[in-house]
Amino acid sequence: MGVIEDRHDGSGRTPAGGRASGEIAVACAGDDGYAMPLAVMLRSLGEHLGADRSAVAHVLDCGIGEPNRQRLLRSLDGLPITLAWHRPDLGRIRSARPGEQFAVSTYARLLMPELIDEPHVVYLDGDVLVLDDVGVLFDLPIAPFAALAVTDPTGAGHLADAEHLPAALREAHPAARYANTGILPIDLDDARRTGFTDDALALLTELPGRPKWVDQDLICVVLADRIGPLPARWNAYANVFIDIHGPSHLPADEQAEAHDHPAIVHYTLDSKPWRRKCPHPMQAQWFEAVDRTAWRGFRPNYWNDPPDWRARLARMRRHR
Ligand SMILES: [Mn+2]
Repeated sequence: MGVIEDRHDGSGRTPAGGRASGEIAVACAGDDGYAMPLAVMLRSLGEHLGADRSAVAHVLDCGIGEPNRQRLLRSLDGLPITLAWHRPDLGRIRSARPGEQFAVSTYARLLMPELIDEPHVVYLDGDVLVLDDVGVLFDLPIAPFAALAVTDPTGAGHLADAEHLPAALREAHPAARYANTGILPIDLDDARRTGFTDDALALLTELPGRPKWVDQDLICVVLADRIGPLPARWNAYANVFIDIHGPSHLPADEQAEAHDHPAIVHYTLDSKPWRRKCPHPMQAQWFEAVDRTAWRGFRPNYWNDPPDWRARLARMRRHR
């Protein structure tokens, strides 16, 4: 334990010979703007792995420069985590919806089945803090489903009630849940077999307007009826703790369990802990974790989290 191998093999393939016993596979995505949250997520994941566990973390690199790559590696010093870097073909996502300006990196995980040579992975958003052994999550059987996820707090918890989606899509799946895909154990063998990536990109092309919840909309529709349940403590999103995006639609006991014993805290929507106006009661725990990474000492302030008018001005200058 303790030695970090940084697999810069570029092939997107894990070495032949199968995985070491006790090794789990996780996946995440981001660019330079998300390097620090990714470091906190991976650091907290590594610190909470069970005994005899290790992890290979597949990073979908959507533009992480060498300085942040090194900083990310230093942040995992002493932890049994190996990073495997992948370069998703973001042009493929852009060409699914030409002319639209969106953060292509948010769609990158749609390409996971083609990039990551694993039977299954636990995908994790970067805006999370891990407080329990993700090995337990990795070991959960996904079959007979294609993926597992906690029901999303938006809408009434069902795809049919997600009014931001076209009626035809909703009516096609009256019983499907509308899931929060920020924490997503997903069967990649199944995804490859069923053409998940092609279906999701085709849907991105066909959907009128920008998907409101971007990649999550696409995953919920493409995998409709095939997303199995996950206890809410594995994706304790913000409105388990605060009233930020309406009621959670969780059963009261599950909500209480997620609140009292969160395994993964998900700083959803406007509760990002690296923002000055973070309303989340667990911002302090994220600061403690960031202080164990190569970003130690980071706190949001006027300069690293400027007011919106300053960010807008900077954008205008860039486009002049
Ligand atoms: Mn998230």
